Amino acid sequence: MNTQILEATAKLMVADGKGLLAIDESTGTCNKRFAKWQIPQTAEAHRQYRELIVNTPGLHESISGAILYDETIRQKKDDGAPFARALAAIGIIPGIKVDLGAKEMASFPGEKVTEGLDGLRARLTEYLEMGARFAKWRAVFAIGDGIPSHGCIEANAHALARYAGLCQEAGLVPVVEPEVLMEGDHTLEVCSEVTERVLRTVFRELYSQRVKLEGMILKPNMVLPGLTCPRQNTVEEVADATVGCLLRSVPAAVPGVVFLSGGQSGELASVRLNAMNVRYKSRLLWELSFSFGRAIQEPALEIWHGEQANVIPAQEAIYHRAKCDRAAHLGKYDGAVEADHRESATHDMATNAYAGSAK
Ligand code: 5MM
Repeated sequence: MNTQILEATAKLMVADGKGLLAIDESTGTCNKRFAKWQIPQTAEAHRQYRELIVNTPGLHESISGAILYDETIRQKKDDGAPFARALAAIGIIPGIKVDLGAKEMASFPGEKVTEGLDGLRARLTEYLEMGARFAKWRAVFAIGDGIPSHGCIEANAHALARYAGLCQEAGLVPVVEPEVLMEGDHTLEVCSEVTERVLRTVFRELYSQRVKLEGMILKPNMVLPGLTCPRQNTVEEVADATVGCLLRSVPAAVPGVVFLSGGQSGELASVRLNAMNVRYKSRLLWELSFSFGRAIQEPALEIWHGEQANVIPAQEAIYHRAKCDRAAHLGKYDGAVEADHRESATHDMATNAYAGSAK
């Protein structure tokens, strides 16, 4: 294990206000998102959509790394470049989702355990050869009557730590993603208590499996009230609860914490991330950034609709949201920035496209 490379890669993933772009939807999830907009649910349509995203001019200004799915890392762009190589060529670190999904957990009704450890060592070697430099594994925790249980948290935390250890052995930075889901009517306080319990267990297991904290990234949920909770908290309350929870449970040796968006709108995810960085900047122990999927992609997917004629406006939407999220990581996002970015997106994209063609 070359710990210096792992540490340098992990730092780069959260440097300069940048964050990660999650485009690692598995086939089922991608098809579900495409079905909503009557987009054909084929491997070729997935490929075209991922090509649209990766070809967004100027994407590297805000995005340090992109998480791919197994299907995508084996596909090529129209120009014949494999996706991982195309990303590296524009200064974006290629990453890969390596879990095989959250499955029903035996004897734990309503709970899931993420699978994929069997054969993982060989898969990681293959992904490294394809150009991946980091990997991602997601565990999910639902909040409900008596859940998440101790057994579910322990099993998922152990799997996350075993995955992280194998990644570091292979030379890939593990992105460790324990997600407490937003579904339910629980309060912000309950989400905070569950998230803290999960994170403390995950870091205990990472320590037990000898994972180098300096060479990993944490991808947690923000601390939020459940989607159907009657009291929806203010941006400031969410920022305070989230950062407080992280300060109590995430060691300072971790270089970066990158949030998942979990179904929040793009603007809300930016506003909340920004509030955390504004209110706590001097007290944060790690970079506080983003690894958004839906919060960056959703407006673009709606615009694209599977039509070639909509590629440029869809890319403008991706560029815009990514730029807003970088501003939020830097604590420089506000309504005016959102509007300014919207107006300047076309101009910036045109400038980037010109710079690209002039090379
Ligand atoms: C929680 O989902 C991750 C972050 O995306 P959002 O910002 O949209 O919440 C995401 O990376 C997720 O793990 C992938 O999309 C893969 O999900 P599936 O369910 O297809 O394995």
